[in-house]
Amino acid sequence: MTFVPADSIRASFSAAMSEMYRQEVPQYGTLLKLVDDSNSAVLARDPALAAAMRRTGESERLAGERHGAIRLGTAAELALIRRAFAVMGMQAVGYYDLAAAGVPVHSTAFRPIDQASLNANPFRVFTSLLRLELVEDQRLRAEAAAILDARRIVTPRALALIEQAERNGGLHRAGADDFVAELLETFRWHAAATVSAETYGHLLDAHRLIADVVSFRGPHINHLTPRTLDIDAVQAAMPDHGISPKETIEGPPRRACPVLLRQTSFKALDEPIIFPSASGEPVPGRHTARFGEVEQRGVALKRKGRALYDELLAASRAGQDRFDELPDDWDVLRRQGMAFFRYSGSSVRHGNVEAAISAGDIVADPIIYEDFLPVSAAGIFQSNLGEEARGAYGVQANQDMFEAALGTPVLDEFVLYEAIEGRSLAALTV
Ligand code: OOG
Ligand code: NI
Repeated sequence: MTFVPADSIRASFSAAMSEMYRQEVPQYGTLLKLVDDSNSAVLARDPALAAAMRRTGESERLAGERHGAIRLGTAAELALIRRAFAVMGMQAVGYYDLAAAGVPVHSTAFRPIDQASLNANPFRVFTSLLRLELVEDQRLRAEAAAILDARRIVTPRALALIEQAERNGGLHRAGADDFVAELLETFRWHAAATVSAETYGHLLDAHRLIADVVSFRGPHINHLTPRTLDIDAVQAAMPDHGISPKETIEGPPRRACPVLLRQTSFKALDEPIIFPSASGEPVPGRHTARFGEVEQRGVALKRKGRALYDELLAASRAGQDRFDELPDDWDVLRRQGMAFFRYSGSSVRHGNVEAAISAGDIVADPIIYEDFLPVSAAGIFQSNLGEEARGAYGVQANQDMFEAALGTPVLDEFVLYEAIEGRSLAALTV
């Protein structure tokens, strides 16, 4: 019997998560419909984009393309989730420091890394680890740590299947199906808090995010994000569908040639929860944790282009609008070494790639950005935690500590894009 490919376990898992979240958060279903309709409209009015997406294999992945986000409590949880995601061919890419933006977490994105796997299903999970060391109140910190240490976020059956996949190098059909069903339990919403209303109150006072991570059985998925080809249109249409988005779209402004990532979110639910109490009588309460988000992805920038983007973003935050300094033309972005492209075709008649591109025998298609942006992520956190949830943390990024918890270094996104671009060049008929 052969193993089920990791790509196909990931695709099943992504679809199962989407179905679960649609049932949990009805507005997510509304958003999916809105995004689907708008994507069809964009592809119908822009045949060149439709052709390019067919060429790169993105057309097939678009409809099911999602990212999600979870927040973990301990180093052991992060290491365990890394092993669970590895069964589905997802690896930790990038390090994002959110403490700088006043959120006591640092993060990575688990995602597939090679082109074929990304095209099969690009499901990614923005995964944050709580930095309890940033909680000032020592007693509360110790109490939170004890609560987190006592919980088990993965079912015994899921753990056995992770171990089996590691031992044997994969899972057979029945095991893979079981794994998807069991892992879903880790990310399901549980309305019953595991802490008393009083403890919840203390955690909330320390930081809303700490209450969200510590008070429940596990890391409920807090949003799933579909990919739109026109985020401005979706943002504008949201209110007509009973959804009110945050005021501004994170990331670069609208351009003819989209770069990196633009995102907008909306607060989804103020949910009833129940707290256990000493008398045995559950105490009712409320919690806001889950929200909705939509994103538009553009070309992955090379280090040079990214440095320029970061500079322009910093300028815009200081009130200057200089985004037009980043060229808005595919050919210029490519020639100036600002962005990554994937090449296909033949230069046999020309002898060199540039001449073949000019003659149309080689096509250079933008390589889509598969990662996240720290400043945007901070904006998304803040929009759903509330502005008041901006702590002042003196400490800075601590990638070493994150990687020690993870049990492995995170991968460098630039190296991954370079490999995709390089392989496409190597495969040209020259
Ligand atoms: C994650 C927020 C960041 C994104 O897409 O940048 C994020 C969270 O709220 O847990 O989802
Ligand atoms: Ni997100």
